[in-house]
Amino acid sequence: MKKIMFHLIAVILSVVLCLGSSAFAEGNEQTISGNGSPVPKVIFDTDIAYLNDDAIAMFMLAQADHAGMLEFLGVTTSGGNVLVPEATTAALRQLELIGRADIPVYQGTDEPLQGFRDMKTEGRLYGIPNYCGAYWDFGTNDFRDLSVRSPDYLHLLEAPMHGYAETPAQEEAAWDFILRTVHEYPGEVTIMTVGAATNIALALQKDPTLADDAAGIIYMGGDIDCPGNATPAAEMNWYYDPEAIRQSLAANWKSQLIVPDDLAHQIHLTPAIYDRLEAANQNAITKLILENKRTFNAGDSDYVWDVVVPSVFLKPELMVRTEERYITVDSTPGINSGRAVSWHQHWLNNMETGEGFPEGFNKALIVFSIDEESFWDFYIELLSIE
Ligand SMILES: [Ca+2]
Repeated sequence: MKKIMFHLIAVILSVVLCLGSSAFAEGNEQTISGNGSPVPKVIFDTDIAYLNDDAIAMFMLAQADHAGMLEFLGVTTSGGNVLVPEATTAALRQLELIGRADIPVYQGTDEPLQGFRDMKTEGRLYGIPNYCGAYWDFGTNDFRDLSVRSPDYLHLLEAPMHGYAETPAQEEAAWDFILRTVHEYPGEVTIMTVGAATNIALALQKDPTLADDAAGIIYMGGDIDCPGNATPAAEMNWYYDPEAIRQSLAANWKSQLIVPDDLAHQIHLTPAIYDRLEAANQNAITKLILENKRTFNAGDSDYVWDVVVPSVFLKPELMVRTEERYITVDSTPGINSGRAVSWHQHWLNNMETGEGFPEGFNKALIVFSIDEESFWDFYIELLSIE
């Protein structure tokens, strides 16, 4: 165990040093040298379900917090895969199951800025999405009537998989928590949004200086150069609330990092990874994964979407190919709703100042590939520490 801890300290030091020189680190420099605290702070905005990619990403953040690599300030729940009452119960209960009920959970909204979609009409006009998260009822194999919903996170329409949590959600709304905390630690807090991002847009509407004071924002979302996984045009997170993403992408963040679906499709969680996890040190997290998720994915491979977000934040050297682009998302209702549109470097345009790029497009760093072998090494190492 001591050997693991020494190794971990070395990893932490290398991460801290690397953060200072990585392409994404501009916003973190103040964190590292500004107030004597070398530990970045993180808010995790999520459409979490049970042992899905959001849950594993949350476990990684909890482990990184435990190891002193970052400070995990809180979870905010959003729509996407599920609705907010379900996401809140899932976040609270899974934090309890891994012994981290001390990490606070704040409820956001699952209602997109443009309102819920009329999926029956949209399905007829534009096609039925391959995946549309909370809009789909896998029980009836049809669109769900979202006017029939759980009244709150303690009274779900369907009994939660691991029961209800004893820990309550926080009273403060997600966007107020985000605003308060980011302003409390200017330049130190990175927001990771791996769901619909409605909470982020609502916070920005209330106070646009959120973007100035945050260290940066990391998104999981968008199909940048490939067909969408929700519709042919759009990736699921950015399809769920395209207007929220459009507004957030246009804000004055110090840095924006996008982990797109293009990248997620290159990384495969295979049975061999579960074998490696089993061979590693066992703790509450690895046991939970092996007992519940391994059987779910038995003999099959799965994608890890959101898990890449904390991974590249903690270990920027995992990123192999990144590209700066000027990007927005089409939030116009229709067949292109949620489509990511991005401009490459262009001889007529200035990447630094944005001069020459159309209005509404904003700069982001997009990760197109990572070192998969090192990613899985880090995944197993971080999840299995004591
Ligand atoms: Ca997610």
